[in-house]
Amino acid sequence: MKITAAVAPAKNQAFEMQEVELDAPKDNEVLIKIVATGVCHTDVAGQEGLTTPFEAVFGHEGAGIVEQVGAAVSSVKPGDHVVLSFSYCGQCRKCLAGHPGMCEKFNELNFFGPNFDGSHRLHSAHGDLNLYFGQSSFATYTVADEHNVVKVPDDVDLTILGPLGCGIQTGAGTVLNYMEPSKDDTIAIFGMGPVGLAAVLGAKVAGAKRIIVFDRKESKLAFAKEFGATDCYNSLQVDPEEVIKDIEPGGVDFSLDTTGVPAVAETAVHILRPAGEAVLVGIGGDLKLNMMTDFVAESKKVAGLVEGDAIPQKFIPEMIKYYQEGRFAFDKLIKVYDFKDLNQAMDDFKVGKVLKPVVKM
Ligand code: CXF
Ligand code: ZN
Repeated sequence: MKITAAVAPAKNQAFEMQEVELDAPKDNEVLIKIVATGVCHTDVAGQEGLTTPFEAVFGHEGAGIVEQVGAAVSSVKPGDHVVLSFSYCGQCRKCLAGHPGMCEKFNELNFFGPNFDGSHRLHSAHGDLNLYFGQSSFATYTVADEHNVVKVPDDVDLTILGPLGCGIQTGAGTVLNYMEPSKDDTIAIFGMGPVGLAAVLGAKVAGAKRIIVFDRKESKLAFAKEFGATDCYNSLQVDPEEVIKDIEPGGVDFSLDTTGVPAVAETAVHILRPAGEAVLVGIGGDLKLNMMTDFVAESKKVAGLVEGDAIPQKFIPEMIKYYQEGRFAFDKLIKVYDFKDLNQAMDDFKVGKVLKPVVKM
């Protein structure tokens, strides 16, 4: 069928709205009419040429309505409201153990470009278009493997739900699924973008004793405070290591770096108490850490993690339940743009004018 997609033609180029051809769903696939899609930093990385070959269609926080399902699909039916999340094989040891974010084929399925079976399902006048996260949801329709698709309640506006498929899941999931802080645990979170702020929401839901946050922008710190951060600091004005020495002299139980800035990630390790764990979810460069003082002598751990160690089909409905209970106000971060203004939304996002753009089809 003919659809409209925002085609990324080459590195650092604006997206072009084009009429392209979308193949019909195969047995394992679902055809979805996209209602709205969030913009995530990994879309920016894609546009910068860091993840996926061109030409491609980005977008990986889609939300929409099922139009058609393949013969083998059982979890959704036409008319269902769905959120699209990341792609996973569902068959490797990590997928089978309930950690699809650690899928052995994660990079292949989400970034390399072709479909599960090596084919392409999107075609322009120039040839095949590469997929993003198996969904390419900067488009009016998508076809996705059933593993990407999460049924959601139809009494919540689909306009806001797409970001649950990646950015919000990454932040909140890291805390709720991976760290699982107890009521006695302290956590420090660096970077109050959508991922860091979602981590604050998650830490609040978990009931962590102290949620200490750092960012350089007062407006973001204000959101963090509203979301339940107990201690908010502007890192332009203070040295986070000194702050932690002062307010938690033994160090924190958990820390999270969402900035991808190496020096910040190093700080996230330095401020841990013995046996504490730092989780890194930003994309950055080389770290300078000492094996003895930063790791071995104090039994500290550092983990990299994608997508909040979530099973999207389980965790996205859970986040929606918290939202409906009034304790997960992630929608406050969203600014809605018309799909035709996607390039403007990307530009506003890159300069920090908006925390979470969502484009509405
Ligand atoms: C990405 C972050 C970088 C590693 C792969 C997954 N998550 C979402 O945008
Ligand atoms: Zn993302």
